[in-house]
Amino acid sequence: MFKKILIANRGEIALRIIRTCREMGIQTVAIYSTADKDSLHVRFADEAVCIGKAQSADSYLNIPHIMAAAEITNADAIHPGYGFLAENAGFAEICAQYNIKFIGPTPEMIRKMGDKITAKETMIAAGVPVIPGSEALLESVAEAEQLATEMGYPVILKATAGGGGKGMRVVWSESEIEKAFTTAKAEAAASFKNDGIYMEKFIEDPRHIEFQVAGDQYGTVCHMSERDCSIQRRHQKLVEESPSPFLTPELRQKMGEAAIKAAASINYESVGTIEFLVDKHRNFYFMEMNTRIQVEHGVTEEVISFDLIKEQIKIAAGIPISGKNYEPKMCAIECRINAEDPYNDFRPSPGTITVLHTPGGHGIRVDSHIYAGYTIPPYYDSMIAKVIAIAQTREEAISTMERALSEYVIEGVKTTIPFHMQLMKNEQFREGNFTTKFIETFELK
Ligand code: MV4
Repeated sequence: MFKKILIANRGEIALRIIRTCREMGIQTVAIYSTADKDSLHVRFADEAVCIGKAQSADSYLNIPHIMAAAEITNADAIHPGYGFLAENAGFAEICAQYNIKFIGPTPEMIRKMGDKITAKETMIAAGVPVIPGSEALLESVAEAEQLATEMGYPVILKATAGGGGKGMRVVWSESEIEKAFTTAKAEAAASFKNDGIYMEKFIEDPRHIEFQVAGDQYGTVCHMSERDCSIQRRHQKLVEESPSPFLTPELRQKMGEAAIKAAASINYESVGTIEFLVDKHRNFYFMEMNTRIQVEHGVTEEVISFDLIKEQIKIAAGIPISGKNYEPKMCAIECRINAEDPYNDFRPSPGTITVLHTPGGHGIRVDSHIYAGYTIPPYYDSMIAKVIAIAQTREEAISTMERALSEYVIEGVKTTIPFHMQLMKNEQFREGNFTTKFIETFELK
């Protein structure tokens, strides 16, 4: 087992990783930017190294500085968390060169799944259902036009280097396709330095349902059931839950098998997520694979009673997994609390937290790095806490969440708590009747 892990991240996920390391008897090294000198991850870690200025490019994305911190502290592994360098194949490669274990998949796996058309080709070869469309990059407007005519409109153009919603264009009719193709390509080139574009049939009003998977270094793969992440705003998830109110046991079985097939096809090593789009007829299609631990991993941990960070560390250390799949035993719902003003287009609201009361009690887990007197810096993601409600039924989990949100006091900054309070009371939400379009039509009062 590793003796010392450097956590190449900040905020709640850095704390989350430090906590598991402590339970495993592993020493921890925090890295931090000048803006984060008073952060809890710095205080909770055994050692801490300041690696640069506030801007991410100078600190949490600065690979030479991070490697220097790992060298001087003699860390034998690096946990990247999520965001920042978590899906940077070059960083995973450099860790290997330094003989420091990157706690995640190999650079080849990250690269393969990071290029969306390569990921799709891999899934087609593995027999995993994918969204109908071009099975390679589009070479010309003429090709795009012909394919769209064959498939029928609407179609969607996606950047192969994209993912998470960046650089997409929905095309509703032939008259729009030339412009959409040109602008999507230019946007992809500017954002990703890769102008590769592919096409898919546009699935209207889908659900986003993802499966947690794990694979070890010996080719064993399992799934840990699903999370429903359909409640999103501008490609940012707001609420995640497990089990999905939309899945039947039969569909869970089928999608779980497909998720295992997907991960096994690349001999996936580490924990990861297979994202599916599910249409109204309950057809499901592979969309993307995330080769990292995700923000919403706690939802799965609570429904199957399992530490995913511990599993990820054990896999990286070469310990085999059992290979059994997991079914949800509980219902869990997570609300992401952001320092944003939900009444003002979710505008970021950094600043100092003057008063704080955190909810607790039966069925509540709060993962957060905030404290009274903490100043939320403006440089990073605005998520400041995740509240997870756990109960035997979805109804009870919603009631527990409402109770917890009503206890939560955060003064000094605006938060998304009022948004979540109203969402929990929404009839459609309570019935489990929602798709990725739900938030567009949801009006905050
Ligand atoms: C789609 C789609 C409909 N049809 N692809 C958004 C994020 C990126 N990973 C892919 N996305 C979508 N791809 C086809 N062929 C709809 C979306 C989409 C979406 C997906 C999941 C969750 C929220 C979403 C919001 C808007 C669009």
